[in-house]
Amino acid sequence: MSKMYELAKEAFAAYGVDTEAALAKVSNIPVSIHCWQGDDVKGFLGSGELSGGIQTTGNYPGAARTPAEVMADFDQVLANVPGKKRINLHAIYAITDEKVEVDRLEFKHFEKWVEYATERGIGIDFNPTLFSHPMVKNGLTLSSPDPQVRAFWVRHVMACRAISAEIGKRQGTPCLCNVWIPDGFKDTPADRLSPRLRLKESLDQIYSVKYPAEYIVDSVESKVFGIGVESYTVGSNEFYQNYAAKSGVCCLLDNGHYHPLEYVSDKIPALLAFYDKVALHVTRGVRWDSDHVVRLEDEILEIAKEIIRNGAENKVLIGLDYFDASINRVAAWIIGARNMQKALLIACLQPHAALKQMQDDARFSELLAVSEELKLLPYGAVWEEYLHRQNVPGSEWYQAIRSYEQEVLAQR
Ligand code: RNT
Ligand code: ZN
Repeated sequence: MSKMYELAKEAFAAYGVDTEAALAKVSNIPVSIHCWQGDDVKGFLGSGELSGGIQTTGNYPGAARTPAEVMADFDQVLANVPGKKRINLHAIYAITDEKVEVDRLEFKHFEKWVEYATERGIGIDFNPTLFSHPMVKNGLTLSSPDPQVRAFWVRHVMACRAISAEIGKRQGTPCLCNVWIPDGFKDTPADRLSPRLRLKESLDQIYSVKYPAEYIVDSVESKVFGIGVESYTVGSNEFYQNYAAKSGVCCLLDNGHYHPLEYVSDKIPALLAFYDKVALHVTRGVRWDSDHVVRLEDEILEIAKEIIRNGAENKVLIGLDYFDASINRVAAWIIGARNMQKALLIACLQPHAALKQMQDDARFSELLAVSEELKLLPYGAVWEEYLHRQNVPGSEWYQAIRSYEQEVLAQR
């Protein structure tokens, strides 16, 4: 144990915080790391162009092009991020030699991923891919007025749920199957209700098949707008929250998907009052849903605190969702994932019970004073200890990734 950690332990103990308990807790909270940071959300099914209101910008060299490359890069992430990790897949990351349409995907197309994850002791989460595909007609999928388009995407999501359930069954840990669709309009719609009614009908079909809760958790992800669909999003927050409440699926909150003055940290406890599970996409919006790499900023800390102080580590399913193609993609991956871990660790190091008591006693000046003092406690020393115990490098991780860039990424 380092001297710094010994001193930090005492500093936290002065506030009644047990750093050992914090370290034990943080190392057990699963964080699902998105596979799509490695290749700019391209996947392996060959559609090429990213569409549907999301975009990666930049052309930094070294993007992964094959399953083997994504896996090798992801191994770098696993080695440089502490804590309990999962991998979040998208349907377009199917690994197969045959040409298979996305409404025909099967578990076997993901068997290699299950092997990969199981060998590394990590769980898998899943997302149907309803974008970057010619069957997205006029920007619409599950809400399209064309019954063939809707049926195609219903089949796709149903196939993905079957795959997710099988993954969860094989792995012995439920697989989160999250549905996000790009559907919306660039300009003021003439009809806002009909697309939502069609989406509702599609979802009813999709969720009419039931799977055991030990295999799959279903979620729906809302959004306020996207690039090219600025005026209206079919799957809005109100739409999905009400759908989830009535149908038993859960909500996924992406913190880039709200007005910048709305906070996901505040939405988490609102949903915890009603739902057993709340799923998250942690990202960083800069002015809008720009999917920047997660930095250690106030809102991420606040999100982490809402999870920890409510004892919701098993209820809030934390996932990352950002894609930056302008910098080393592996570094981007690691930076964001380490920052999520830092936020969780800091949240585990707060004297939550004492702070809650101050609120209940209306000792608000004390609450403000203590909260501000807490900000400068020696979190860094506990973080170093966490990394050390997890066998993960400290700030020197970047040197290893720089060599990886020279030796591996630059050769691509
Ligand atoms: C898009 C949503 C969605 C995607 C991923 C790739 O705005 O956030 O979660 O980012 O499915
Ligand atoms: Zn998202």
